[in-house]
Amino acid sequence: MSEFKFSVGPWNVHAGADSYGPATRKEIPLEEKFKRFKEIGFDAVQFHDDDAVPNLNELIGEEIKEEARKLKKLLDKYGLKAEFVAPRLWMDPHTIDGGFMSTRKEDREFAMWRAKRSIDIAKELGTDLLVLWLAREGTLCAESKSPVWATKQLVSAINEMLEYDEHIRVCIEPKPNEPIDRSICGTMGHVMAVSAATIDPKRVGGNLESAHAILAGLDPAHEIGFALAFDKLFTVHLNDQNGIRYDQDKTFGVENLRQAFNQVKVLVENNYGSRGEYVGLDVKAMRTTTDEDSYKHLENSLKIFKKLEKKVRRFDYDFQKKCVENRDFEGLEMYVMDLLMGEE
Ligand code: XLS
Ligand code: MG
Repeated sequence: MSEFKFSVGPWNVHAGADSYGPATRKEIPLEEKFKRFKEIGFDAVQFHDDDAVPNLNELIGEEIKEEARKLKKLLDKYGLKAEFVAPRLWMDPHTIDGGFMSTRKEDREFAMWRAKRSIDIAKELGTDLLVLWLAREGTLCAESKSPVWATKQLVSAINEMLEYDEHIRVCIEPKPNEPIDRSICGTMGHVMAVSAATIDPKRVGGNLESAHAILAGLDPAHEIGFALAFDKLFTVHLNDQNGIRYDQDKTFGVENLRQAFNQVKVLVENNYGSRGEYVGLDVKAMRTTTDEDSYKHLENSLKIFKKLEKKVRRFDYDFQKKCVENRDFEGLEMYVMDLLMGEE
C-alpha cells in the first residue's frame, strides 16, 4: 500500500497518433477515462484548460465557469479530485511564437486570457494549482527576441496571474527543448530564479518531469531535490526517457531504474505528499499498444513506483552511514544494485 496519492492527465490515454503516423487506437470518452483512472488507483486528474472546457476560445467567462462546474460534478461522481489546470499555449495560431513572450502584443494578451480562464476553471474544480508548461516560449530565430526581455516578460506575466487571484499557486514545468530549441526556462534552477523574482515567491514553484530533466542532461532526482530544498516542488511528472532524444514520456522506471529509485527515495525521505501534493504521471503508451491495453502503461508506472517505494522503505540507512564514513561508495553502490536486482 503506497503512502502517496497519484494523479494523471486524460492526454496520457490517447489514440496513438504522432507526427509521423495516424492513430492506432480508438478515442476514449473522458468519463470512461475517469472510471478507469479510479479503478487503477488514481486519486486526481490533471487538466489542460481545453481538456476541462473544450472550445473555450468561443465561450465567455461565465459560460466557461458553468462548463467547469459540470466537469466538477463528473469528478465527484467518480471520487476524483482535480490536481491542476494548465493553459494549452502551443496549438492556437496566437501561440506560434510563444504566448507570454511572443513578440506580438495580441498574442501575449491571448496567452494571459487563457491563463486567467485556467485560473477560473481551477477554482471551479476546487484546485489552487496552475501549471505552466511553456512549450513554444523561446526564440525561433536568435535575433528575433532578447532573452533578457523574454525572461522579464515571463516574470511579469506570472505576477499578473498572482494578482488576478490571491490564492492561485503558479507551477512552472520546465523543459529545455521541444518544441522550441532555445527555451527561456528549461530547468528547475531557472524555475527557482523566476520564482524568486516574482511578487509572491512562495506561490510560485515547479513541476519536475523526469524526461525533461534527462533531456537537459540532468538527474531527475537531483532536480526534484533542488526544488524540495527551496520548498517549491508543487508536483511532479514521473516518466522515463531513453537518453537525450525527442520527448518520449515512457513508463516510469523502464529505461533508468536506479534514477527512478532515487526519484522515489528523495520524495519519501522529504515527506513529499504530506501537504497534499500528488505523484503525477505524464506517460504515453507505445504506438503498438492495442485498444485493450490503452491503460497498461499507467498501471505499469504505478506498479513500478510502488515496488520501488517498498525498496526505499527497506533501504539500510545504517549500512549507508557506515559506507559513507569509510568512503566505501563502491560497497554502497553494490548494495543499491543488489536491492534493485532483488538480491537484498
Ligand atoms: C510536454 C509536457 C506536457 C505537460 C502538460 O512535454 O510534459 O505533457 O506536462 O501539458
Ligand atoms: Mg509533462
